[in-house]
Amino acid sequence: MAKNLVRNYKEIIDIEDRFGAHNYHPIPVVIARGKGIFVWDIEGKKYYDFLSAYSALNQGHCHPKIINALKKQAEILILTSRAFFNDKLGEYEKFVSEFFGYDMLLPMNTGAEGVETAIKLSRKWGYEKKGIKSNRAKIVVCENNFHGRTIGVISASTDSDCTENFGPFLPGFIKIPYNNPEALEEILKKNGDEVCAFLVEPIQGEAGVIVPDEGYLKKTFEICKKYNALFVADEIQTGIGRTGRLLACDYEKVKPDILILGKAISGGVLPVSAVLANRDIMLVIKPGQHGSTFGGFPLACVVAKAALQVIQDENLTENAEKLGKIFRAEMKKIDSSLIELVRGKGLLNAIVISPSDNLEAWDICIKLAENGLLCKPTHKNIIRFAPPLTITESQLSDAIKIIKKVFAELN
Ligand code: IF1
Repeated sequence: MAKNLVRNYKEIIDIEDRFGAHNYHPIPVVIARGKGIFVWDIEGKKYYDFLSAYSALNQGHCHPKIINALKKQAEILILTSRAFFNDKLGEYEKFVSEFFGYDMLLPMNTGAEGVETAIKLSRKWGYEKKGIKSNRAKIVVCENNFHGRTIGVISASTDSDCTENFGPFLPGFIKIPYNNPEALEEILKKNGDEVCAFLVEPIQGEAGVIVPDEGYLKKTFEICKKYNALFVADEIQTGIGRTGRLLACDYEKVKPDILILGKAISGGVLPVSAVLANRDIMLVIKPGQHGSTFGGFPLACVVAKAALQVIQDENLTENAEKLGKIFRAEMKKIDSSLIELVRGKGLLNAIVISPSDNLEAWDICIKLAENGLLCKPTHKNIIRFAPPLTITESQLSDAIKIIKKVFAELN
């Protein structure tokens, strides 16, 4: 009986609609299984996953090496809290710190918590190292950013969907246009002695895969150095090989003072985020001043270590760079009045759809789903394409055929 309780699409969608909060509007596909770059719906229809849970599944669904690590550790020790030491955390912190070239790591769970941690760390550094007057610290952020959903983080948002009727908000954010180093310099010139940090996505994801001009990260990093402000990179979506470098900041040889990672650090297997920094910054937080019940739990440590190992062992970063170039080149070849622009880096790409009265990105995503490829619009006119980095060249060309077919039919 229980097995038959929720059987078909309509029942499943209805039960969510009835008992679940209405904070999402999903593409009407009910996924029941995933393996590698594919998912299957409850009727067994197979789809290319070109969202990868918003770049959390860079290593693909149910990667055997990550799942084995999960299973093995799940039978030994899962959670201790940080009231005690556990035998996995230190080893994990060393591994990740060395992997990304930092002295230290602070473990958290979700991306938004990672960003909150970076905000707290930046402010504390501002007061205790830079000498900002009490309660005056400011963080510069960019318009159209997406850093998560907590009150602290949405206080930095300029998107009314994220903020409307959720106030009052946290003070202390200064919002400037993205991809505009002069705007940062102007603020720091005026307000520099109160600014502790500049928080930025190396590519803006939710905004529509906005790739800044070459040199933007380098220039803003140097401006931060000039005015003694921390350069804080949110690489939650762009990190871990996604853009064709281990970090998107690597393209400009910029090493953020504070690096925030999430999503694919665990291969999407558990909510794991991490804040990395060197000792002079990280050690301003003392025992009792920040933490989380789950942050750094042994199961997460083992899983995330395995997930990063997979990125390295399977050369997924290199694959993302190579296949990303092919993907964009093929998308640019599509002769369709619907396509205004193709942009992206590595396997984080987007097609901008021309404005039209009768067709939105959503409708195209529905057609793609019908043809066996899942992706999600961002805004009304942008489709994001981000398959797992484990995708092969022949699988990619197969997926490209689906996309071409859909655009040909819509023309
Ligand atoms: C949702 C977008 C992606 C992020 C960056 C922090 C976070 C995210 C750069 C917070 C999260 C997710 C959250 C998800 C939608 C999604 C998203 F469309 F909203 F922008 F990926 F593109 N920094 N992004 O992209 O991480 O707390 O969620 O672990 O449904 O809100 P989180």
